[in-house]
Amino acid sequence: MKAAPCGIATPVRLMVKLADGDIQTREALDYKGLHLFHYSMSSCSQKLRAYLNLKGVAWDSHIVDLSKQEQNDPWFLGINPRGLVPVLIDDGAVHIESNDIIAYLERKFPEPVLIPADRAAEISTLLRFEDDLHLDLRTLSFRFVHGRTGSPKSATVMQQYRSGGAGTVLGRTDPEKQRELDFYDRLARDGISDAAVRDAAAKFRAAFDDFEQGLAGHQYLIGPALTIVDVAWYVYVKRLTLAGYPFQRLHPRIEAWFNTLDERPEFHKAVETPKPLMEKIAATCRTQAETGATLAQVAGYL
Ligand SMILES: N[C@@H](CCC(=O)N[C@@H](CS)C(=O)NCC(=O)O)C(=O)O
Repeated sequence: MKAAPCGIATPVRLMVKLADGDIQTREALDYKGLHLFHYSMSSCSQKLRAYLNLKGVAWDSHIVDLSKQEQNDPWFLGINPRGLVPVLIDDGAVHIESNDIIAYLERKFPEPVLIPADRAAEISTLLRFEDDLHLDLRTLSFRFVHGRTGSPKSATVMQQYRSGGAGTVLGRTDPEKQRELDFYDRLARDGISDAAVRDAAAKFRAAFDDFEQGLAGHQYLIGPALTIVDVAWYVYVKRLTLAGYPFQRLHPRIEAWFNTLDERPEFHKAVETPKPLMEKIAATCRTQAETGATLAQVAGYL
């Protein structure tokens, strides 16, 4: 096991191609070709779209509108019992978990190489580390991008989520669904506290400090060539920039690395923010600045 940035050791996980009994929406089994279930502002979907853009692979699009909680509709829970996007269906085989989907696609579409064989184990650890930060990203995103302090899921949606879908992944009761339910129960109860913001922001700062050092010696995050690690963290930097994370001041090399990637359509097209949402984000930023409650202020990045 190798240590990820910040010294966090993470185990390698199973690939997640769903078992037949996990899938209740049976029509999905008849889909031919590559189908992606995704959403514009889902960071994991953004990572997968950027990856597919870089590979030049075509796919059929199915939007799951997270702002309407469509991910918790029985139909979608019948496809992904976790109620999360992205999902890839390849000729009726249902794949969940963005990093597992990418590992699967890398074998199917090896060019251009984004997971070099000689660094595959290290990259797997780094992707696990990135995935482990996902709920921290969600915490910062909810509060500083969407200006939300409570849960977006009503009691009815939560009940639908709790009772919907097979509740299993690979035939076994799924602990990840319970983790999601716990996240939203906690959010409904406690909201997003300043302490939760500081905790999440500190994890990102430590990771960015490590990457900043690495970028002094090479062009991309883990070496001289672009890899999936760049794609994954490009998306995180994009989201945290929207949240007001002060990259320019704290991590100037990351800011420059991001700007270089962002010039490429394969990247920026994957993370486009719809205009009405941009206006809403700007208004949230203004209000938070007026009340001294920006991400930088709450996290103590002053
Ligand atoms: N580990 C999962 C995380 C997926 C995930 O959390 N997706 C988010 C969007 S980025 C989602 O669907 N959220 C729906 C919700 O929170 O209800 C992956 O990498 O695919």
